[in-house]
Amino acid sequence: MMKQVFKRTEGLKDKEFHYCGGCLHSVVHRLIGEVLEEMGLLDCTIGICPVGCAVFMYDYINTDMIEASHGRTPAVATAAKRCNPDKLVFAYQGDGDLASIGMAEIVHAAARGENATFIFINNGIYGMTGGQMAPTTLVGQKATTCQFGRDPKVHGMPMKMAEMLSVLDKPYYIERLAPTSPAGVNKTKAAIKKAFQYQLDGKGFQLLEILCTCPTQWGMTPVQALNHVDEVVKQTYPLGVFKDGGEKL
Ligand SMILES: Cc1ncc(C[n+]2csc(CCOP(=O)(O)OP(=O)(O)O)c2C)c(N)n1
Ligand code: SF4
Repeated sequence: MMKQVFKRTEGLKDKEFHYCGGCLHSVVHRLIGEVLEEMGLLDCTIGICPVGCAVFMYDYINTDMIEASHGRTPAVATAAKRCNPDKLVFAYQGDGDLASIGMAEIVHAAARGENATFIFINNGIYGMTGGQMAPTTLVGQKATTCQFGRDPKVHGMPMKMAEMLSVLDKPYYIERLAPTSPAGVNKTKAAIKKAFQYQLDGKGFQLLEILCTCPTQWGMTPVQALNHVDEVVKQTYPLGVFKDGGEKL
């Protein structure tokens, strides 16, 4: 009999992802599922799904999930955690969801120091709706609503959410990561575990900004998209820990 070297985590349901090839939403889903399983949290977690390409996240993560309307994930996470302080609560949002329509929600959740884990997928574009410009779109990056590329004179500069939220007093832990390589995947997993542990310890607001690919709306192959994150996206969005233990770093 062949030795089994890899198996689907119990943290994911036995369902095929609907994501495009090379999209890192699926990798982050798997990491969340693995961490929930490894920490024994599958029976005591509430996840809050976004609107965006991850709208069907409740079909994949093997725990209780609530669907929030576009941008309102932090408000729903606040209610879920306050009403169920013994549960682990995580919210999951894209950049259109968190940094555009939901900007006020995340800023106020951070200012209140809500003790939940906020997972922010920054792929620099509105994936689901056809590649419109997001607040995070890079200078010069083309989108369907800025076909000649983002022009700072017209569209302003990209919003750096990890840096912006780090100046608030209440957030306990904020880090930016990129699961574009095996090392990056391992780091992202360790950060998810650390954030969940901080939440269990009652420390307060944790946000992980995770740089992800959208090969479809970027017009790239999966490999080109991974290289693009490493070579280009990270210049605007440097990786690192911005707050830990409540201290700004
Ligand atoms: C109230 C409301 N406004 C607009 C939309 C349309 N809409 C759906 S997803 C989306 C943006 C998704 O982009 P992002 O959050 O970056 O996630 P991605 O699809 O890239 O993962 C928008 C504008 C909506 N569903 N509801
Ligand atoms: S459109 Fe982009 S974000 Fe959406 S599933 Fe495809 S690659 Fe992922």
